[in-house]
Amino acid sequence: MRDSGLKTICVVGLGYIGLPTAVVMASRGVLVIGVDVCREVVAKINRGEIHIVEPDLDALTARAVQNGMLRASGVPAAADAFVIAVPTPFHGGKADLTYVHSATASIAAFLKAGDLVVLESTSPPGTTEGIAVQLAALRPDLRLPVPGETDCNVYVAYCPERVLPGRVLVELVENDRVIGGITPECSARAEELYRIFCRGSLLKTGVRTAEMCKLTENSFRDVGIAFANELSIICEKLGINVWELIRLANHHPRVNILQPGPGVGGHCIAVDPWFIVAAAPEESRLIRTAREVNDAKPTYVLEKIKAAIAGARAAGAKPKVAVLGLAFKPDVDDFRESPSLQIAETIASWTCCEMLVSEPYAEALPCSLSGQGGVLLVNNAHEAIRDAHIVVMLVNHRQFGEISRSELEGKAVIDTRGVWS
Ligand code: SAJ
Repeated sequence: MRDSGLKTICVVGLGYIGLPTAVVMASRGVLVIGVDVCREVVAKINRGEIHIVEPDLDALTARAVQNGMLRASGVPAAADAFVIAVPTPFHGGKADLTYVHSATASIAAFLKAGDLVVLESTSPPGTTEGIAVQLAALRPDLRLPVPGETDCNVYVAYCPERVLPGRVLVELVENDRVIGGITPECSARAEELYRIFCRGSLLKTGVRTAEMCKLTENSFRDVGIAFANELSIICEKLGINVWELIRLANHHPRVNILQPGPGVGGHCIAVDPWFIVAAAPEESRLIRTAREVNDAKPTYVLEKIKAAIAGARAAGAKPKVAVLGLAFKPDVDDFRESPSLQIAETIASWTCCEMLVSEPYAEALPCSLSGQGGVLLVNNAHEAIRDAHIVVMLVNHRQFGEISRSELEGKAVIDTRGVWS
């Protein structure tokens, strides 16, 4: 890779995106200071350990720390480039930019002429320009970029992350990236940063287009999943196997239908479309409806579970429900905005049944389930199924692939992922 001239990079926010990004840059011979407000996270990383589950990230982090190329800290330090990768939650109908603003404020004192600041957090259009305005107010001695003007000595750009949890280290390097500078010079500086570790194309554009691009990608996927979820409900009504239907339809060269599930989770696809709806409420009819369709899917699944429980109770038993998976999607340890967890929480509130939860990525029950009577974490999915009257497949983790159909005989099965269909 070409020498970027960027010797030290400060990454603010060491979560699911910031940490892998910091580690990958450190593995390319750049000195990286990783910053996080959580002291345990900082201590853990400095011991060469990680606080998230992501294939191969543990070994790469340990190596980067051992080599002295990655150091975690509670506060930023002087660097040639600053990458901000902090959460942007969506509260009360709008994006909460508190973390972006505090991260921006935290780097202001360390900026010098020639530095680059890149925002990676998912953000509504206009956020990156807001960062430049905030920094200009905090550092009147520096010249921050202004759209349409060329005179600046600190460069600010937006470059959304687009990696898929579970494949982060591969996608960080291989994916194309969209880079939107406040000015073309800002884009060019940011391109040098990403050239350090990206093999994909670096696509330069305006800052607001780059911000909107991230929201568009996730909304596109949300709309696609809503289509699949709606089809699954239609097919159930019409007595058609939706999984077979989609498989067949996808043989058409221009059709690629996604998979139905228990709902859409994670803190990206279930959230980002709302940023667009908030920015243009009247115009975002399809995007809003897709959100509503996906948000309604857990209730639909719960109705089916309720009916199965009623059936088992009619047969005289106090039903035991085996719930397979709580994570927001297969093969990750992330339970944020998980429709499966939401479904399990509702079942736990019912006194008419017991629940056996099997989740390979949970060492203990999540807090929202642990205090509930009649809820048990059963590590071995086969045991949970053996003891249950009703089996609910919520997350098709790789480990559940070993479950054979014969284990399900005589049980009511609600398979939201089409594993056994
Ligand atoms: N899901 C379905 N059916 C499908 C695909 C997904 O029900 O056919 C569900 C999953 O079970 C999960 C949710 O959708 O609950 C989201 O999962 P995902 O794998 O589609 O996406 P994320 O949230 O893990 O990652 C997305 C990715 N965006 C796109 O694919 C457009 C990723 O590239 C982004 O970087 C990430 O959001 C992000 O950080 O924004």
